[in-house]
Amino acid sequence: MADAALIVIDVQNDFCPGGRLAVAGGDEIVPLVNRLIAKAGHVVLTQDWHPAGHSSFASSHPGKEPFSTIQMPYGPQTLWPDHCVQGSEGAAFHPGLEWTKAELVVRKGFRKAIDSYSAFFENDHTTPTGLGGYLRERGIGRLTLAGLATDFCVAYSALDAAKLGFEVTVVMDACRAIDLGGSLAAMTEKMKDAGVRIA
Ligand code: VGL
Ligand code: ZN
Repeated sequence: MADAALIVIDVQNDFCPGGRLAVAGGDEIVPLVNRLIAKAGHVVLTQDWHPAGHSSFASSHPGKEPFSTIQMPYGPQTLWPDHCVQGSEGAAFHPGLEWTKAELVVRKGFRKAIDSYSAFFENDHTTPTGLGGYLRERGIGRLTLAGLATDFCVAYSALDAAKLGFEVTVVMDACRAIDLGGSLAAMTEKMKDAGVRIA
């Protein structure tokens, strides 16, 4: 459909088995994502793209463990293993992802002092990536989301998209979750409350 786009979130090596922040079954979604890409009118990809020493890496905070939470100036931030370092093999798209049709690649998390889960806003929920304006300017109002991880980058993107007034569907079979402390159930509930269609 002319006014609809598929947003493929972070289908990158580091989020797949063998990667540095592997999501269980992350690679299993690739065939289904490829089918969604094949039938989509417009395709946008996101790519988690951190400089070395990024503030979301536990290794940047002496004494802190991955998956713990710290307070940042913009709010609480989960600390992660080093992942998706700019230009690394881990930051590359999964080799099976058929991405050639993509019209735009949105890179995010490239500022050292702030993380960005959402494809629309950084984790201060204020600094835009530009994607909202890009889609609006192109007359795209309906979005289908798939990718990694359901409860972080996919969910934050879906919530922001709904808040911006897009009609949003998340294809759950084409997503996999990190699920930290019940985050998958909590974020699924939040998405439903925000009017996101869970397919
Ligand atoms: C993601 C944690 C850190 C994601 C990115 O793509 O969901 N999660 N960076
Ligand atoms: Zn990241």
